[in-house]
Amino acid sequence: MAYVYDDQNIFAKILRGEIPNTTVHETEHTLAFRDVAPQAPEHVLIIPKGAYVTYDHFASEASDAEIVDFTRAVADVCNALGVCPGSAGSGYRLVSNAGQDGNQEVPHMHVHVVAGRGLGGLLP
Ligand code: DGP
Repeated sequence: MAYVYDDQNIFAKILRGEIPNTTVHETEHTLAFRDVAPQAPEHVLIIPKGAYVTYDHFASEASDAEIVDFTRAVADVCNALGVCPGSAGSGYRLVSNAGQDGNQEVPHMHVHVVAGRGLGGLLP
């Protein structure tokens, strides 16, 4: 796969502790922290600690342990935010932007968890 990871990206700096963040959840392979420019009352970014550029890069090359850890972390964050419909929460949206057309700003794989208000239709 032709991904080249830029270790100077902002999330790499957050993982190295060079830039502060507001962590909401951390595991062996995954970090979740609040977005610096929240688009909703709840806006958390979940990132793998490994050097992956996009979701497809991560899902193709990460170990099973990393993928399970990440997937469970997403659920743990949603539960911690109290937004899971199965627990009487009012719901959430997961978004993972990739590349130019996806408007990806930070080239380290991440999933946005956005919640706390009605989010409308998926596409603009
Ligand atoms: P995108 O690559 O477009 O999926 O979104 C990147 C997100 O990262 C964007 O919502 C803003 C957020 N962001 C950018 N810089 C920082 C930062 O230094 N700290 C935090 N917590 N979030 C950041």
